Amino acid sequence: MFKKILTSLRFLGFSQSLLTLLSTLKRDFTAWRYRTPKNKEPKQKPGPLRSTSITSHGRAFEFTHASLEIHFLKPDLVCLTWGPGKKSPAYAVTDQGWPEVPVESQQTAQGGYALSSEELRIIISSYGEITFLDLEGKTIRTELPPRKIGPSWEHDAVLTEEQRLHGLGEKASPLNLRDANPEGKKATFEIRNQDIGGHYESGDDPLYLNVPLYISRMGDKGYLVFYENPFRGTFTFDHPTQETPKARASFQGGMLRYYFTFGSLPHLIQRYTELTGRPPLPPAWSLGYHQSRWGYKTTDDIQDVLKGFEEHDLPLSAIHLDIDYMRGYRIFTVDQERYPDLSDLADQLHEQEIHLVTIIDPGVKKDSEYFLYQEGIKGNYFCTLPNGKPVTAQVWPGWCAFPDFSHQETRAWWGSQYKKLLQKGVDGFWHDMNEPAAFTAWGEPTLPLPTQYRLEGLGGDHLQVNNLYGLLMNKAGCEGLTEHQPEKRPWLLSRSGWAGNQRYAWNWTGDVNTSWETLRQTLTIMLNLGLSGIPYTGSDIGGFGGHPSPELFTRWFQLAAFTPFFRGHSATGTPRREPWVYGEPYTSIIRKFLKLRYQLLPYLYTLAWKSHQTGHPLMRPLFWSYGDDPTMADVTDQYLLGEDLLVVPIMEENQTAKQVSLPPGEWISYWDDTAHQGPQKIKLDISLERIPLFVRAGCVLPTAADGTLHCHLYLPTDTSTEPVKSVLYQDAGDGYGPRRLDQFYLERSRRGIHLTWEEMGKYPFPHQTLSLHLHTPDHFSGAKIDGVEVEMEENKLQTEPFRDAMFMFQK
Ligand code: MIG
Repeated sequence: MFKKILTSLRFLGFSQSLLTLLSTLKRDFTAWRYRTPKNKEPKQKPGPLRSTSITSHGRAFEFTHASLEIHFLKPDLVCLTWGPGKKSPAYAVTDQGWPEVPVESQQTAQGGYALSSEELRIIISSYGEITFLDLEGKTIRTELPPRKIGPSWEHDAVLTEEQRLHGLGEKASPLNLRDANPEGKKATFEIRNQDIGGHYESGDDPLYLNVPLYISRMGDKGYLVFYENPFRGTFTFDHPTQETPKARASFQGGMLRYYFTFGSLPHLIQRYTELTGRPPLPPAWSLGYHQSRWGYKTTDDIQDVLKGFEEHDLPLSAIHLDIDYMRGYRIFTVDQERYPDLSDLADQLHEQEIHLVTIIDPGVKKDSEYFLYQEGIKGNYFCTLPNGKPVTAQVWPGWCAFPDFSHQETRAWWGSQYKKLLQKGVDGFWHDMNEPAAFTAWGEPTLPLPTQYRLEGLGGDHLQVNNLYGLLMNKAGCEGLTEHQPEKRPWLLSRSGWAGNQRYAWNWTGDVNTSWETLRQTLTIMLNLGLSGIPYTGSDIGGFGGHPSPELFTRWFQLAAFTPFFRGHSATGTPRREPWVYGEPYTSIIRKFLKLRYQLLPYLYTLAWKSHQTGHPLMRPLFWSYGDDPTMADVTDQYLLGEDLLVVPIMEENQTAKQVSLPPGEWISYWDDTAHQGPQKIKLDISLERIPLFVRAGCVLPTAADGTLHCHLYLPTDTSTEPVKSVLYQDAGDGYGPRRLDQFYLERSRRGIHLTWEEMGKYPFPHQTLSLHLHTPDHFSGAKIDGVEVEMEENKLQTEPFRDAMFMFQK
């Protein structure tokens, strides 16, 4: 609490801190005034099975104290719903109209039932214990009968020693969530979106974005359970050393509805995102570098920053305006003194292919002269207290009211506000404080629990809607942008969210502390988000509120260059840290990684397209692809960017050597083409200039530089392999026009290297020439493009598009 008050004084100043105190007292008074009696009901199990009936997709069961419905969506994807409980709208799950799945249902000798699809068998005991088995009869998961305690649910599943657990969204824990408690005790995580305040560290929980799903993994296979329950919840995972270890999920209300699927990690995320939606293809510019800072107060500040990028020869794709651009922090307004002509600034940026992003907070200043507040009151768009009056709390603008995003009309109203900024040339929006956050001196930094929401007519309080607030604000924004700028792809960045957030917005990992420890933690958070269905994430380079040493900043930058969202950001009052601030040698190193990022854009854009097809994260732990190799099972300090790049960030101070775990296959150093055979651990010398980076042999890595497409052929030394396929996705970079997919097949024979190229789609090939680079120690006597002999220059050649290329080895 002391830490909180000190940070609050630092950022808010004295009078705002007093108001914060008042706001906190008000919240406590509200909570007390509308308190509900403490739940003293005993724990209740379902009891014996009373009756059961066949349904179109499975079977329904009536137990003495609970009901259960089992509904197959796919042969390997099933929805289980225990009731009774309060309903929530299906915000996370997209409406699919799943086709009927043949399910066989039989009574067991013990009076329970067995339901079998083509892939999965579920045994329900007459007391509500549930076992999931594969068709060979192997148990995948066993659940104990759930327990209801008043409105809450408690649900236990048996764990074995080997199971590793991932997921839950943004968790500042080890990648295996079971390891979160080093003393071999339970690891407990809350599902409660909050602005933790100050700057978070490893172990702080919960943070801004939680997703009630976990993956249980053994090797490269496992299962995924997604609890479609927005109420606040807690997950507890027993340490492998505990006796009869269990995974417990509990929720403070609602029905106990969850989805189960099983298989390889890519399959689990594919199924989960089939259910909750895939990320749309982002506009291409969003994959470039973004510059932000809380403290660019005026147009002149922005001009200085732009000059810096130009003078230092640093590429830039977007500028973010933090809260200072608004008139007194009033959302959807622009301060006329600080930014007298935002359109003009946007035009100037657009001429240089730089995009403009502005921050949007949900809190609407309580000001009877302010149009947004007036409209909100008139339209009844704000969340209320049980007495019908709008809830107010302190945030940046002072007393604020909060839009009730769980109401379609509010979303449409809010979504239409973006028009004003779109017309001024703003390209993207940054949703902050949408946990929702409120300034408080103690207790939960959010709205009071009795806050009332419409919840599409169902009605609910903050216990039920807290976790949905960010998701629904993003839904409102995304739908608004789609409606008011239909020719462009919406781009939103959000701090909070819930299951399904990938459909609407990107994420960044919030106000992380500046330290080596949090740099390491940040990598884990991002990987875990990917395993929670949230593929687009990134962090404030160098941490949010501190003063990173030049080395820490450089190392953080080098990692960020290989994360989906690549943005420099820092808190007000901290020393400046634009990419040139640290001087040489740092600026040159940073420039090199910035440019490398831009070179890799064709590869990254293709990954974005793949993620749109599959829901797969761009950043993946090694066990995502190589989990059947036991040496890969617990590697968490390096990762795969797509299938073809292995990134080894340096996250220790003064590191001079690094042990790298190479996955099975052949891996070629991006820097000097040295090839290594995996699986193998190798020790590499480390300098500040680089981080180890490897390319998977057998791939065609597309890069771009100086208007030319460069195809890098990383050749396997093994001749026995089948042709290996690589793809390249291209389109206009925004909008919904034609696209193309180029497929490259790379094959090595005794005579040489063979590359065939197949194209699909209507978008014309956007490059005049392309350059082929062969990364191999082999020497070539010559090459033939579509049968015609061409000259090669040191394993390189320039060509027009072709169908077939052959490179002959020197005899
Ligand atoms: O109370 O808008 O995480 O990125 O710079 C702090 C000011 C509010 C928190 C965000 C941070 C942003 C800051 N915001």
